[in-house]
Amino acid sequence: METNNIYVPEVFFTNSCLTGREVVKSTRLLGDLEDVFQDKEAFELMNKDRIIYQVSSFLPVEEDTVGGLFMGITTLYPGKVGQEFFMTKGHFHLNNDRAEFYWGIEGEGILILMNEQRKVWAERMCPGSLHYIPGKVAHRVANIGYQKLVFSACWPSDAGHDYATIASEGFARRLMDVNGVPTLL
Ligand code: S6P
Ligand code: ZN
Repeated sequence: METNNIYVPEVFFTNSCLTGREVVKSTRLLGDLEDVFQDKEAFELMNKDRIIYQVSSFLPVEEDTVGGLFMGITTLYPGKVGQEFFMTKGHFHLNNDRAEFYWGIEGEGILILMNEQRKVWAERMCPGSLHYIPGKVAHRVANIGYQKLVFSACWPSDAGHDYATIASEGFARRLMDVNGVPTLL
């Protein structure tokens, strides 16, 4: 809507979520994460319709546009499969030198990173924490708290997502609860 060339915003960043006409929402259920968690027995006993995370994204340009930006907010619910914390699938970027920012909004998490040599490291996420993810680095987030973890991301519109590499090879280390302590094993 316009009045004298002053436009009313169409997307809002409120209550830890993106809302507005152009916001795209997606949901990942436990059943969508079949090959993600190590403990297959624990996985089989759980409700596959349980929501693990939801993403709302604002994609103001077409996918693959060079020079554009996308933004998203992910809400990752608390829980574990066996001793492994609920986490996102994780991905490299298809256009693999594209970088990304993540920042924490609510809750406690750990950003797990892995380079192409399969070296893994991690960063604590908390409200206000800012994380620069360089190109050629796979990224996934685990919720290590008792409440939902909300974080936001901003990435280039020509980054794309390579889920296949992680689906077939995984990350070289897993974030497990070892006697109450989140530990990379
Ligand atoms: C997109 C950005 C995030 C993730 C979201 C879910 O580049 O990294 O919006 O898509 O956190 O994670 P994943 O690994 O399932 O895409
Ligand atoms: Zn990404």
